Amino acid sequence: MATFTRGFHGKRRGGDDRLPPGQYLTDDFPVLSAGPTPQILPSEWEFTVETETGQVHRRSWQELMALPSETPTVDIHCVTTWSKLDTTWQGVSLDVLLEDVETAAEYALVHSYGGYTTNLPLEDLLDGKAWIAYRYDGEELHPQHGGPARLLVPHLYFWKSAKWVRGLQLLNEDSPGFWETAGYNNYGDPWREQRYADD
Ligand SMILES: Nc1nc2c(c(=O)[nH]1)N[C@H]1C(S)=C(S)[C@@H](COP(=O)(O)O)O[C@H]1N2
Ligand SMILES: [Mo]
Repeated sequence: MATFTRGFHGKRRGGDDRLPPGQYLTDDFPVLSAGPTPQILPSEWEFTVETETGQVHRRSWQELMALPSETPTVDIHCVTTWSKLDTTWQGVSLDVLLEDVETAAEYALVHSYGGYTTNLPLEDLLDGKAWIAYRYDGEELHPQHGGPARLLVPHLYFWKSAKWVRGLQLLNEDSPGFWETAGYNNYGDPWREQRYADD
C-alpha cells in the first residue's frame, strides 16, 4: 500500500488539504440518482466486460464474492459540491476484474442497470484506483447508493462512480456517458475543478 508524505504541513487528517476547490464537507451521505432505484437481486446480477474486439467476460454475483476484496477508505467528491472524507467500502479492484481481459482499448464506457452510463479512460480504472464495491461502512450497500454493487472511482467526481453497475464496454474511441453528454466535464477531476464541459 502506498504511503504519502504530506510535506512540511504534515496535516494528515485535517479537512482543508483534502477538500478540492469549491467543495464543502458533509457527514451525511446524500442520494443522487437520475432515475428510479433499480431492484436487482444478486442472483440475477452479473458484471460484463466487453472488449473492443467483441469478446465478452461475465461474472456472476457468486463469482464476484469469491474474488479477493479490498477495504478502501477514501474521500468522495460530488460535483454538486459536497465532499465526504474517510468513507469505507469493500469491493473488488478493477485490476482483479480486468486481469484476464485482453485489450488495447484506451476508453471505458460504464453501463448500469437502469440505463445510466459514464465514460472514463481505462487507465483511471486500473492501478488500484477503482473498485466494484458491494459494502459500505461495514454493511451491505444500500440499493439507493447502488446496491447490490457500484463502481467506486474516488479520484474523479462521484458521478463517475456508477451505481447498480452492470458492465464495462472497452472502446478505442471515447464515448460520452449520461452526464458527459449533458454538459458535464468529460474527465471530472475534482482537484482541477472540472465540473462542466469547458472547465
Ligand atoms: N446508475 C447511476 N449511477 C450514478 C448516478 C445515477 O443517477 N445513476 N448518479 C451519480 C452521481 S451524480 C453521484 S453524485 C453519485 C451519488 O451516489 P450516492 O447516491 O450514493 O451518493 O452516484 C453517481 N452514480
Ligand atoms: Mo453528483
